Amino acid sequence: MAVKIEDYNTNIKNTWCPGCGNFSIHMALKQAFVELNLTPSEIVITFDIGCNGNGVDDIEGNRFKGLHGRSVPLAIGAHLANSKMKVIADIGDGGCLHEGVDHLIHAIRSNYDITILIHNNQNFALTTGQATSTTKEEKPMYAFPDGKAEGSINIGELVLSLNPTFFARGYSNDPKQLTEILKQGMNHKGCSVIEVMQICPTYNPQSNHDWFKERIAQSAIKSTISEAVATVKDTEKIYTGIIYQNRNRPDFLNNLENRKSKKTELVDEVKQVDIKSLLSSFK
Ligand SMILES: Cc1ncc(C[n+]2csc(CCOP(=O)(O)OP(=O)(O)O)c2C)c(N)n1
Ligand SMILES: [Mg+2]
Repeated sequence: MAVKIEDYNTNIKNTWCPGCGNFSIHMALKQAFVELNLTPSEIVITFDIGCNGNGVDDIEGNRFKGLHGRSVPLAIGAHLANSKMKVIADIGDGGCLHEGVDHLIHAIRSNYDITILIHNNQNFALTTGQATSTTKEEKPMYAFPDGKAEGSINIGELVLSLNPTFFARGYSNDPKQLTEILKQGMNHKGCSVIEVMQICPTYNPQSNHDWFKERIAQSAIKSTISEAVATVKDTEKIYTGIIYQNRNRPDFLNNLENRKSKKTELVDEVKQVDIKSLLSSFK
């Protein structure tokens, strides 16, 4: 039977602000699952702490909400246990670039076959709008009324510096394009990183739809990392679309010699082992 959007809807009312970009990001995610004909039992989404993480209640499927900054290692664990599952790590710009930035770096370097979906609303929203490394430098924020004292990180530039196999950028007010990006990201065999420029009407009202409309532009896919870097660093335009993809580098499990001939998943191989004789050998 064909999968329907209703299969992914829940009856729990979440607490996102009216106009929050998370609504359309989730709509696009559900739509992508439907168009890929994936049932809720075939997917795993690991959630972070933050407004993005409160989406755990808004969608059906295998879900796990962990500590702040840790949705990526949870996703890696789920993928390694059962690589037949479609695994998505859902995370905010704060969790991904601050508390959990090490995990982002190693997931890309290892090329695990997971999708990392970064909700970039340019602030720590759940804790009432502190500056993150994607907040514009001159922007007044809670605790930094004169603008932040630190420098910034461009997510695309960081990802592209790590020889990734997939980087795309979407915009929360364009769920149709985001659905397409998510489908391609989930079908990519390797670590797909998707940054979503997310509207945050409460703590980032200056970057509203009118502000984005003047800047958002569609990028064609780039064939080299250096062209892709120039695209994500553009200071006038915010380019969206699949910006870089390399299909030639094998993903982690297909590059791991001792798993190549296995027909089973690690989760099938877990069993109870009697360690009494092993322990007695230490006496
Ligand atoms: C280790 C740790 N550090 C800090 C916090 C406090 N905290 C909870 S939510 C949050 C903000 C999350 O920001 P982001 O990841 O960008 O998600 P958003 O709320 O913007 O969607 C912070 C700092 C925490 N729960 N755990
Ligand atoms: Mg955020």
